[in-house]
Amino acid sequence: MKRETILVIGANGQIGTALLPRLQALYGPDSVIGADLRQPAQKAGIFELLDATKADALAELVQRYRVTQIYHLAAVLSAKGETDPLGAWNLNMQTLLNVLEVARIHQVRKLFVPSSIAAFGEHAPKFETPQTASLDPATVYGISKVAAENWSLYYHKRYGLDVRSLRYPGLISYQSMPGGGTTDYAVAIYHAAVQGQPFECFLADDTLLPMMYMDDALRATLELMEAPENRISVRTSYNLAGMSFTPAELTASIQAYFPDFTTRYAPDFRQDIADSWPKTIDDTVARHDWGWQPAYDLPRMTQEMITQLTNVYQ
Ligand code: NAD
Ligand code: AKB
Repeated sequence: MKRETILVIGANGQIGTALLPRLQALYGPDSVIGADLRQPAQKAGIFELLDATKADALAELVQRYRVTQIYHLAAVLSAKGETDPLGAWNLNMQTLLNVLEVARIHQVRKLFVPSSIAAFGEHAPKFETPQTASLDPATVYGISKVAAENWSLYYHKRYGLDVRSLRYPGLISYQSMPGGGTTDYAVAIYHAAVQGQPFECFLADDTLLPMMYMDDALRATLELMEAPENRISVRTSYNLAGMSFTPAELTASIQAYFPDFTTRYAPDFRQDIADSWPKTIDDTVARHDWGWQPAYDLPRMTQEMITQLTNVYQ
């Protein structure tokens, strides 16, 4: 068991809910502190209420537990961010700067600050988007991710902070519902299918987007965080790829289990966001630097999502 004390901020969200048990298994339940604005649905392990926009409250927690690593997962995601752009910017940037500062001042050894495919925009190639493609995002969420990538690089260069990051694609998991993103349809669709309901999709049937099963995302995160420092050549954020599919392809993969399942397409404002993002991602640098390899394709993910959610709903 490794001697670390890990603080997960935004622990009740889609990633935090799935990540906490993995960290607890790796480092021991007493070495992982979940923190969020609200109480978790099910408390497992140490939990603290925290508003990460409050620098003093964050610093008190870091000192009290002698935190050595922080996973900073609190954020407003792409679709929700467009309903209140300044609110999203303030939340995303204030929490980020508080985390970077508390880590600098209190000698936190390692930080994880996720980015997203939303960092890319109009001028990035849509297919096999390279690591160094231009970053001109169309959403306030994407702008905050590009800013966070650059702040992370700055703190690494100027203060030597060991900040690590992944540009996650849309993440699909059964453990909890996602929190206001453009890729959320790819989780909600499985819930509808397993409950025997038709699905209304807010993206058009042919909207190709990069996606990843949560298991792969967690493994990538932990592999990145465990990699020796000299293997980390990217201090903004690593491109990361799992699979890419359209809503029509996802529907077809579900129909292999539920032949009567149907999806109706009613694109809304999220279509423009999706159209501004890459369709497939080139993650050669992550593969080269720390050996990244995805394990899940669409059929394997669908099988696992349906199995897990069938247990939840029966
Ligand atoms: P989420 O919206 O599901 O969860 C965010 C959590 O942060 C929520 O539980 C919320 O209560 C908490 N939070 C919000 N404001 C807070 C504050 N001031 N103090 C403390 N907690 C606060 O998000 P997620 O999907 O788990 O994403 C986590 C991170 O990963 C985010 O930075 C997100 O941008 C990034 N990401 C996620 C995806 C995805 O598909 N889920 C894809 C790319 C990047
Ligand atoms: C969103 O849709 O906002 C997130 C993301 C890809 O960053 N899932």
